[in-house]
Amino acid sequence: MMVYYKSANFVNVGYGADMKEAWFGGAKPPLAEKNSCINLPYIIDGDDIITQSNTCCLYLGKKLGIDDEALFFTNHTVLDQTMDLRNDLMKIVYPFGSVKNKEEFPAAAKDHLAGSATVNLTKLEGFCKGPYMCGSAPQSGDFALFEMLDQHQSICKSIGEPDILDQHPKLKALHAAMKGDAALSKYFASDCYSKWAQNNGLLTHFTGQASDFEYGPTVEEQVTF
Ligand SMILES: N[C@@H](CCC(=O)N[C@@H](CS)C(=O)NCC(=O)O)C(=O)O
Repeated sequence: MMVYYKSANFVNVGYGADMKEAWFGGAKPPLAEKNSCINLPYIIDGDDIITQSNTCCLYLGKKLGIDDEALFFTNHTVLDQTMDLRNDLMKIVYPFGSVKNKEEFPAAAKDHLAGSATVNLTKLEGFCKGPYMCGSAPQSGDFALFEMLDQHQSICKSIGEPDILDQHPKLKALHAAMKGDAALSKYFASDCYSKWAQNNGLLTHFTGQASDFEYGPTVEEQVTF
């Protein structure tokens, strides 16, 4: 999303239903030799191999000229607070915790919306300077947060709950501002935004897609502007 925002040409790789072969048995081992922390997501930029979502956000924020150094710590708080929400969301969208199957997902999602999501979004709402988290321009944290806002909205819709962003007007406005930003129109029209699973399609209870969604093969595409 950040690379689209800056119209920088890049190769977009999304691992699919064949991820056991394509990722774990394919791309991962040689990357792990260069960066032992490697996981998804990652960035290859020349000799730099970057991984961990927040590190990737900060890397692109700096490299693409999105992040303002004067806002570093405020933006970092946004990334961390958003990661707290993401980590709690992961507990219900995958079967590793107490939510064992898709049938149990709606009730667990309702509890999550009333619990962790409300706690974290209330903190972020209070921290939002407007229209973006740190003021007039989006920083890397806004992109990470956007994904969480978008996914929580889509969870509300899928389980018939009112939009959780209605309780957080600044965050709702931030989400709308990003959706309406012409610099992101190509991103929102892309398959990776609208057609790919929001979580690992092999395991998740919630893809954000229709119930007949089929997790496709690994995709590698050159994105040019
Ligand atoms: N804390 C990590 C968590 C990312 C994560 O859970 N990645 C999974 C996505 S399915 C992954 O990389 N799985 C494959 C692997 O571990 O190699 C981050 O923010 O990057």
